[in-house]
Amino acid sequence: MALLPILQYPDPRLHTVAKPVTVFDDALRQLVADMAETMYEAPGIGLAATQVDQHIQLIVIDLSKEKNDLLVLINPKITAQSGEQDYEEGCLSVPGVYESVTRAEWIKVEAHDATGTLFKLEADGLLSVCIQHEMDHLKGKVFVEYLSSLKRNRIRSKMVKHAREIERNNY
Ligand code: QAP
Ligand code: CO
Repeated sequence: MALLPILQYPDPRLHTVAKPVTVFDDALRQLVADMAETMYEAPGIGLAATQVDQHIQLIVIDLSKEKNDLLVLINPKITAQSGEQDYEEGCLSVPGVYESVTRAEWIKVEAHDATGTLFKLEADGLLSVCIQHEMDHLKGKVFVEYLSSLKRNRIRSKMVKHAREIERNNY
């Protein structure tokens, strides 16, 4: 088990498009375990491989309080969706920033688990938002890209300034 560094916005690597997973081996399952540990430690409710600089279609999610209900989605596809909902989202790659985003209310998803087995899932509410947010990461999209350019530029400046302060303190 290992904690992985999480890329921080506006790192350009967050805009990399992830490739499908083709081999379901022990190295993949090790990455799943490390991503889960990294998400739980943060703590967060969702993490995409893109955020730990691994550009494959892999997402981990756990909405449970007890952190004992890990959902692993590999090569996920939304096969149906309906409705709209607004949710105040955050992101481990944009800490301290919470903004409302409009997404589908209900989604139907097809994905593989860590052993390669295909499964189907229907989600609404927070789980639906979280899956859509994490699937955006796999396409190279961060939630702040749904905001106005004014808001996004303010967030970008704040993040760059914060990163410089951390750099200075480490010197
Ligand atoms: C994505 O986000 C998400 O700003 C997962 O300081 C968020 O786990 C989907 C976090 C909301 C749906 C709704 C954010 C932790 C965690 C922060 C997260 C922070 C510390 C975010
Ligand atoms: Co995120």
